[in-house]
Order: sequence, then C-alpha cells, then structure tokens
Amino acid sequence: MKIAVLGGDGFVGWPTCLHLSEAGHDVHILDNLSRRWIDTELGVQSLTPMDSIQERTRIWHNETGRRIHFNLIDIAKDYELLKGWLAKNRPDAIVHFAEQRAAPYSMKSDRHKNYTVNNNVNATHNVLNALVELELDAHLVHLGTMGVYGYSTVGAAIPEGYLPVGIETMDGRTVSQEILYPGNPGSIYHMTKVLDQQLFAFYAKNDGLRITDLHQGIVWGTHTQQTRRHEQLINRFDYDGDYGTVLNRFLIQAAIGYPLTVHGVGGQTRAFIHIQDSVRCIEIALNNPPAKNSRVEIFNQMTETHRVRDLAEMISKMSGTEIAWLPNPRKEAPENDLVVKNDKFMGLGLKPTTLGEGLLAEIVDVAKKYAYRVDRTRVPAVSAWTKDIAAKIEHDPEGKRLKSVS
Ligand code: NAD
Ligand code: USQ
Repeated sequence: MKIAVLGGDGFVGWPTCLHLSEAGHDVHILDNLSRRWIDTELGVQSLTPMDSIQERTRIWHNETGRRIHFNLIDIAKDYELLKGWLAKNRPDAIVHFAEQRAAPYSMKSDRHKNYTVNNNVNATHNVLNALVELELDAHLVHLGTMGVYGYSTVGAAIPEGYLPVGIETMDGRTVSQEILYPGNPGSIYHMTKVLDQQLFAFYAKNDGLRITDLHQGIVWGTHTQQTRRHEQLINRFDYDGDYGTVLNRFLIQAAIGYPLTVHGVGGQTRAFIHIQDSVRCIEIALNNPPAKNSRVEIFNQMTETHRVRDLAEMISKMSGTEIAWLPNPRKEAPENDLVVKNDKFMGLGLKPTTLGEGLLAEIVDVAKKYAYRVDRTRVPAVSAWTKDIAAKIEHDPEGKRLKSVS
C-alpha cells in the first residue's frame, strides 16, 4: 500500500513508519515538526538523541534499501498544500498521528488551550474535507485515546466505541440503538479527541469515508524491532513534566535516582500498551479497513490496565528508588477502576507484550545510557488543571518539594 503517515516524526509515528516500510509498504511522512519546536519552547529535549527526520530516513535507506519520503506540511494550517499532496500522490491509506498529544501541555495556559484545539480539530477536519473534495477513497486510521471515555467504570467493561442503549418510545415500547460511548474527557487535549469522533461520525455518514479510530491507552517503552537496528534510528523518549507519560517517566526516574512522581495517592487506573504492540495494531487496522458507507470502526488499542501506585511500587522495588507522593496538578478522580474490552485486536491476532516480560529493566538501561541528557529541573509536572489547583501547588522547578518524600 502507499501510506501517508501524518505526524510520522513523532514518538509513535516514527516506529510505525519503520514497521510499515519493513513490511513492504510505500511510506510517506507528512509532518510540520511542531513537536521538535515544542521541545524548544519548553527548553527540554528527548532523553534519546534524535537526528533530523531527513537523516533518520537516510539511515533507514542505507540499512534496508527502502525509502521513506518526508514532506514538511502543517496539516492544520496548510490545507492547500495537504490537498495538493493528496491529489498528486493518492495514497491507499492515511495514518493520522498529527495532533498535539500532551494533556499537561494542553492545560498550561489559555494560549496552549487555543493551540491544541485549533491544531487538532483543524488537522482532522482538513484531512476529511480533502478526502471528500478529491473523491479519494483512502482508508483513514486515526490515533484516538482511551481518555475519550473517561476512566471510571460503572461496574461494566468499556466497550469498543459503541454503547447499546434502550430508548423508551412515546408509545411505551423500548427500542435499542448503539450510540457513540458518551465522551467524558479529562483535559483540553482529550476533549479534542472527543470532537474528532464527531467529525468522523459525520463524514462516514455523509460521505461514506472509510475511517478507523483507535482508542489507544498510554504507550510505554521506546524501542521496536526496527529502531534497534541502528543507533540513529532511535525513537524519541520524553521524560519532562508535560510530555513524559507516567510509566516511561517512572522508568527514567528510576534510572536517574529521582523519587517517583506519583500524583496524589496514585489510585488512578489507566490502560497501557507497549510501543511494539502499538505499531502492530496500526498495521492490523490498516489490513482490516471498514467497508465503504459503514459506520466508523473503533478499536480499543490497549493490552493491560494498571493503577499508578502499583506501577510506582513495582518500579521502586525493582530499582530501589523511593516514591514521592505529590499534590496532584490535575483535576481527576483520585481512585478509579477500569475494565476495557479489547476483543477486536485480540481476535485479529495481537499477542500482547506485557509489563512482566523483562522489558522494564531494558528501558531503565536505555535511560541510564542517556541519563547525562536529563535536566532534573524539567521532571516535575507543574501544569495545573485550574487556577485553584495552581495556587495550592507550589511552583518549584527545582523539585525541592520532593524533599517531603514519604
Ligand atoms: P508526538 O507528539 O510524539 O507526535 C505527533 C507528531 O505529529 C509530531 O511529529 C508533530 O510534529 C506532528 N504534528 C502535530 N501537529 C501537526 C500538524 N498540524 N501538522 C503536521 N504534523 C503535526 O505524539 P505521539 O506520542 O507519537 O502520539 C501520536 C498520536 O497518538 C497522537 O494523536 C496521540 O493523541 C495518540 N496517542 C498517543 C499516546 C501516547 O502515549 N504517546 C497514547 C494514546 C494516543
Ligand atoms: N501521573 C502521575 N505521575 C506522573 C505522570 C502522570 O501520577 O509523573 C498520573 C496522571 O495524574 C494520570 C496518569 O498518571 O492520572 C496518566 O498520565 P499520563 O501523563 O501518563 O497520561 P495522559 O495524560 O492520560 O496522556 C497519555 C498521552 C496521551 C494519550 C493518553 C492515553 O500523552 O496522548 O491520549 O495517555 S489515556 O491515558 O488512556 O487517555
């Protein structure tokens, strides 16, 4: 297949490009490199040293003889460029990663909220709009999030996108219908993914577009089979308080001897998936497109759930690192259960890579190798969800409040 990968320079996008290229697909990255600019804005860098995208694709070509093409296009702002590229190249499929994906970054200020909404919603709408205008029947695979559902359970597993409901009619009958699971986002970022869902539903219904939305859990790990092939193919690995995600942060913190930053009592339960499984799921989704004029296909892309404090305790035991119980900068339930259905990917042959497979230690080793690149002042998460929370949490870039570690 000819595949356009929007956001192919990012944490999940880059290993996906390598995986799809190795599988024999013709891969074209469209990315505006905004994620690299955000690193500059925040004054941080990936734990792992990343080469330019052009250098990465050159190394891939040297290693494999296969080409990955790069196009500098802002999907949200350069509609005509995007449309022109799609018209000229007419890909069979599009994988859409090109959004601002950090919840803390999206909540930093009014400017960051505006940026996240404008970037994410326009990026998604521009792609859909161009597909219709060009009468291009490419399968669109979008990376959504488990966070569209919210995380609480009502004693029932979260289904894959659609919820069967019984509706009482005016003449007293009950009719059943499947509706999109009610959105319950916990940040501006997660809210944009709820808005994306509505755009997809409309374009599938009105224009018959073939769309798959992958509701993905938190991605952990850094290497895949392909990124291991050469030092310069290495993936990005975020550790800072805005972009680092919880499990990867704990592993990096263990590597540098930084008390593990648990928010509150760590009762939050979240869904997880290893980066290797994430790229496999995307390939499976590409190989199983929905029929034209069918509703949006939704998969829950996760393999296991864990409670934050259980992860911290496990990593603390493994590494001897102490745990810091910090005031939570987010507005979220202090404790929740989470049961999620993922039957579709399992039924299509996914063999999950779980936490217990020795990979945690491997990631700590990667982190130790590059520990000299860590700026410890960038570890604390200081983006507060409300002004009230901000007032309560001492802004402490040097992490002095960690001295109150339990
Ligand atoms: P990332 O920030 O590392 O990568 C996103 C890429 O998209 C970057 O290379 C960025 O430059 C590009 N981009 C952003 N806006 C763009 C625009 N307007 N035009 C062109 N390119 C643009 O994020 P990631 O961790 O690789 O996540 C990829 C996708 O997967 C996101 O949509 C995210 O919501 C979703 N997701 C990620 C995780 C996770 O744990 N990382 C979990 C669930 C879902
Ligand atoms: N947390 C800590 N300590 C930390 C960092 C986070 O306790 O140092 C807690 C947070 O308070 C939260 C949980 O861990 O309760 C998860 O936080 P996270 O930053 O790992 O994940 P989140 O903000 O939800 O976002 C990440 C990705 C996002 C993706 C989402 C999937 O950045 O792109 O959509 O995971 S999900 O969580 O399933 O919605």
